[in-house]
Amino acid sequence: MFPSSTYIEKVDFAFLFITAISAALLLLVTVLMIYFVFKYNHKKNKKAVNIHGSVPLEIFWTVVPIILVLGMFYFGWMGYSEASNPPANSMEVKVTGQMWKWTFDYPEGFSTDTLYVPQGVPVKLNLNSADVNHSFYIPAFRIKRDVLPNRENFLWFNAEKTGSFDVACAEYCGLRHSYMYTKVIVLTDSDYESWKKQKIEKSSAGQAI
Ligand SMILES: [Cu+2]
Repeated sequence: MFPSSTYIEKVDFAFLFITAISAALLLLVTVLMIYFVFKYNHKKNKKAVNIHGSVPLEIFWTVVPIILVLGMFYFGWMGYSEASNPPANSMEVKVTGQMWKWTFDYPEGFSTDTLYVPQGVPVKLNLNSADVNHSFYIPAFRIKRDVLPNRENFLWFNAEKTGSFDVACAEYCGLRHSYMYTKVIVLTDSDYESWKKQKIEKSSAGQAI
């Protein structure tokens, strides 16, 4: 049913699907409205005829919108359930948002202010806030979730391409909210392993990371 198996393409498809239906309805209603304004204008003196009780019409404008909204629901639900179910073998990173920076704690015991992840591995981010409401947002991966004090949320993704992608706070959280940016850096497996080794060595030597 979906054009591809990747999450980003599914989200984009759902967005396009809903936008296309909305645009088509807008166009239909606008064109008909303008058409009828001219067709039945006062000067031409053409009188509109009221129709009462047309069963085929009633069925048409009940069934078609139901199919359209069920279609929108289907794509939304499929994306939502995928986003809610991280694979069991996901690598877990604890994310802490605070005014106005992000901290990433790795299972190996070190922490960073930039998120480094291996390519092609599911990563589950456990989202915590040290103070107020924030929102963790990676536009390139089409994922965003509120980061709240006293409640842990999560997000997951599987980065397919190596590279550097923006991470933003998407919930106004005070004066320097707009500076609450960082990056997620996707490395190949071997690059990630050597980066991790370095971090572990540095943190066990007690050096600042
Ligand atoms: Cu914030």
